[in-house]
Amino acid sequence: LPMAPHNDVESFHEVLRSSRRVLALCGAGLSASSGLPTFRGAGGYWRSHDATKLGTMRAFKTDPGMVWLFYGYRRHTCLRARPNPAHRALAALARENQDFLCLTQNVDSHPPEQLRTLHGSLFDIKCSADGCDWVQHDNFDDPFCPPLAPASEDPPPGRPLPLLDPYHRIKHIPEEELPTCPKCKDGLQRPGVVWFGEELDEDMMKGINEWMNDGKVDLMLVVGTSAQVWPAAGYISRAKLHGARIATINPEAEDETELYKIQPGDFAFGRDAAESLPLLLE
Ligand code: BJW
Repeated sequence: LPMAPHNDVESFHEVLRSSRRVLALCGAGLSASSGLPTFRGAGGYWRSHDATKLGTMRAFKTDPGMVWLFYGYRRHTCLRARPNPAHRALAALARENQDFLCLTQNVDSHPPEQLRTLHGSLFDIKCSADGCDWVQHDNFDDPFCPPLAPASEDPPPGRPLPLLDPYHRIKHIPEEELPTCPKCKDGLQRPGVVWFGEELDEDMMKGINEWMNDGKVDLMLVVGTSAQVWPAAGYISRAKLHGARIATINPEAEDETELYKIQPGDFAFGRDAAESLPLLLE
């Protein structure tokens, strides 16, 4: 049987080969096969909490200890996770094509030259007080602070992630035990990630805008994201306005509800990114 045009790997390869400027937008699904949970759907819960509600200033103000348990767990897990074949395929594309730019919503990576981390990093720490600009980059301390010392041993090496919650015995961390800002001595330290209602880094946004305005985007890869969060999702429609062809790589991309949105010339590969990206980008 011939492949449907939207998932024909050979036509995708032709489009990729003839594309000069390529943009990617990545989300949690890119790291799913490294064992890092996604935000929405089946994986989107930590303890009994909705992950999209824990990563908010409202939750931090209500129970900063609980929010730090969530982020401490994610730092701990990320430090033990390994890049998967999809990460490697994107890195190889970056090496081959100077005109490739990768935007990621994930907070689990270290930004090399052609990567923009839209939602910050788990390994940046900043002050939570309004108006204080203290920030510390590349803090890989694990545990981040004494109350976040894992209460249980990690499983032996080689056991697949996700790890058991190493803090499952810790029910509550009082605010007084969390580190405060060394600069203003007032605000609690918080993860340097972007929560709902917070602005993305202005210089980074400017740089991305300049890149978008530098020339036509020929092809855009949309990898492992539900594309529900703005302004990240807006880059897809902007690339479309440029005349870019869109290629979605997501196990849900070929679901009936998604297929009807696919425009002629666009691609949808309904598979695990770690499995399909290496074949698509080879
Ligand atoms: C696989 C796979 C496999 C599984 N292979 N795929 C009303 C309308 C429009 C906008 C707004 C609105 N009200 C408010 C807003 C703005 C708001 C917003 O977008 N809200 C919408 C939800 C409605 N946005 C903001 O607030 C942003 N800031 C902003 O706009 O500033 C200006 C402003 C200021 C003040 C007021 C208003 C505007 C900031 C957004 C920050 C998002 N932060 C988070 C948490 C980051 C920290 C952390 O990591 O803890 O970012 S939320 C969470 O969602 C996280 C993610 O980066 C982001 C996107 O999620 P993602 O990556 O798409 O994950 P999932 O789980 O949703 O999807 C995973 C996908 O993978 C699924 O599709 C699976 O099928 C797939 N998958 N396995 C490939 N193996």
